[in-house]
Amino acid sequence: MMSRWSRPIAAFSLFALGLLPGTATAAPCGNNGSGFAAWKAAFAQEAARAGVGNRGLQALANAQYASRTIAADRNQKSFKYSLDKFMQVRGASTIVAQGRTRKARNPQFYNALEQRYGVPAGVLIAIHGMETGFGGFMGDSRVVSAITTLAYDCRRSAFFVPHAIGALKLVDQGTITGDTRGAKHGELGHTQFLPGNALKYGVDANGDGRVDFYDQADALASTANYLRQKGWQPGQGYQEGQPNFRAIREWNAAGVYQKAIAIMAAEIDAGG
Ligand SMILES: [Ca+2]
Repeated sequence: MMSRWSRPIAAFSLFALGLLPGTATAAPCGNNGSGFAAWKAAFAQEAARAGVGNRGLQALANAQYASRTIAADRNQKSFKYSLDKFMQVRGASTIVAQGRTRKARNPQFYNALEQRYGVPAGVLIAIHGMETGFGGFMGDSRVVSAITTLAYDCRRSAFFVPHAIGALKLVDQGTITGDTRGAKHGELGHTQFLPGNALKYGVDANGDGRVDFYDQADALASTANYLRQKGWQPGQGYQEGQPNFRAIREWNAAGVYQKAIAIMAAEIDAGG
């Protein structure tokens, strides 16, 4: 899932400022790579206190400052488009056409997800198509390096720190390794979960005993689970102004993205 324009999270507390006895000062953010090594050393202590184990801490130690991630973060354009332009640029008509084919080819799979989580096929398929072209391109940035770089970077450190902790815990669990690739903001797999959300909402749907965001069944079930946990009401509408649009808003904070998903989903669910 993408993370653009997410609401800022207030991180002001005596604990964070290191003003309470016995607490360490938070690792200092930076605006270029020069302070990353020092930040990693300080952040390792925060991570350990948050419950990250040896494998996660080793992945943190090996993380590299992700210049491409920062370049991408400083240059986000597409959400400034109008809805029509956004849908055109993102290939909405192609996603709808391919999405209808995917739904028709595998109805039992999507029916099972709707029965379990209440989220209709069109919504999951629209998200899948929008995020990665149905798994066609899931990114080539190292997830741990990308997400720790964003946690270090001053611009949105408070937002990304929990996701960095989440990524390190995913390493501990064996869900990812320090070498796992994702999108430039550390998003994972078919539907681009940020690591903290992956940790919290991940589901093993194919029954192999592990959550794998690079497996379509696991990724789409996790996406449905996320929407359900964010208040999706089975059988209710999901267009703007209807009850389930709120859950789509939780998935991505950009208004044009939310509207595009709702429109494409309805077209997919209406069939061809
Ligand atoms: Ca699995």
